[in-house]
Amino acid sequence: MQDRTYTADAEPGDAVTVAGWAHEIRDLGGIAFLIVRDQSGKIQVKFEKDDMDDELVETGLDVSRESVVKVTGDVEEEPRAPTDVEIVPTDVEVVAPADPELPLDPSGKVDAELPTRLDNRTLDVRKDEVKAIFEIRAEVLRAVREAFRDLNCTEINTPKIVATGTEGGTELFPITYFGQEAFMNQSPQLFKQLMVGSGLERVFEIGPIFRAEEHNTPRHLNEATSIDFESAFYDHTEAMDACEHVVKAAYEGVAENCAEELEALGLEDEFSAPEGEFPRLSYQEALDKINATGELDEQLVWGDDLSTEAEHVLGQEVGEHYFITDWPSEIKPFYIKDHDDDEEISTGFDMMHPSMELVSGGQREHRYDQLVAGFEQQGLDPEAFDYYTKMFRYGMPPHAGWGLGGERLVMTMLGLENIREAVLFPRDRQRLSP
Ligand code: AMO
Repeated sequence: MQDRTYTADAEPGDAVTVAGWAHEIRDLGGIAFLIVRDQSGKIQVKFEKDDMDDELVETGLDVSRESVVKVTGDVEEEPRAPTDVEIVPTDVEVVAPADPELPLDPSGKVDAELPTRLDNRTLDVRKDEVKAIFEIRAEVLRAVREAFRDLNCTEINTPKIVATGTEGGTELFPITYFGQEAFMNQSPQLFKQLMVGSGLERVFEIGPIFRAEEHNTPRHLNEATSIDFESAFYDHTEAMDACEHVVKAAYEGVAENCAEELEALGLEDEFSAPEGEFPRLSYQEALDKINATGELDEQLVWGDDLSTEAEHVLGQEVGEHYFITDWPSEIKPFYIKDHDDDEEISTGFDMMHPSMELVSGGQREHRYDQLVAGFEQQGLDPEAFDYYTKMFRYGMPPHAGWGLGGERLVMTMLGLENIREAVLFPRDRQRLSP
């Protein structure tokens, strides 16, 4: 729309046309106000009924809430107005009327349950505190991309329709691909590894991953956004350094560029970027710490995975972002390399927020024979992965990398209770549309 002024840019003395939504109508008798909201903020439009054209007053004040309106008029200073300015209108046009019955109240005065909000996401994101989450999510992705550039990475895009799974057979979504069995990809794992052996060497991808998680939980999605990194000639410790750099950059970007959004979420005082190095605990140290609290019903032993409860106990003990390193080889995937001096212990690591896991990664097995043997040990058919393993015969450098859950990063950063709050249109057991 030509000649449109954002409400935040309207200055006293300007003649403007603003366009947005009818946020609220306040009728005080002789004088009434229409509050117009747009992406930049809100502005008050003043109607002095006795001094103005009846039709103009009627159009401006009879409009239903959340209708799209266009208001032309003069901007005046008004210290009593919420933004210190108001528009005295010469023309009001209802561009797209809204039904008077709204499925949810974007002014937030009436609370709505999460399912109602997700069913009506367009209206839900009209709320400042919801819009703020998605502005912050966009800033996180921007800052992360920039951090990857600092690390000299190349952004790649890999297929989401694939012939094999990588992260365990139970969580696959099968589809038919011209009569052939195919799956939605669980992770760009194998493709990003194939690229470290190409001329690109250090790569990242931000894209969807698909997991057929059986259960609805506040921290699992069936379609999530994975932030993946992989580098040739890196070991697991260098991969952890890169992970820390990227996560800190995301926080710093939000701290620097999202003051208004943090305020809308009431986080302006408590939000801060993590400082100092993230502690690195070995898996054994993690077990010892958890066991020492005595908070779990049973003591954990070598080989146990960490339950949600165990992660929680440990997170409380550590109280900041941290890594768990040196996991037992038996509970890490086939592509993770074992330590050279002890094949019971892997180079796999997780990066944790005190409340949950954010990242998995490790150094990868780049030696062809060991890689193929690893498939067999995990009961996988190496033939099915020939497209992947064969490239390990043509000069595959040592390499390492990780995958970071984008929604979990935003969720933990903002203290959201449910991961669905960080996705516009979440996919879970019950939800396939919108
Ligand atoms: P993993 O399966 O641990 O590792 O996934 C990496 C990170 O992705 C996020 N994540 C999820 N978030 C929401 N809902 C889900 N269902 C979900 N599944 C995973 C988590 C998790 O820590 N290929 C390896 C990574 C690597 O080694 O590079 C992988 O996918 O934050």
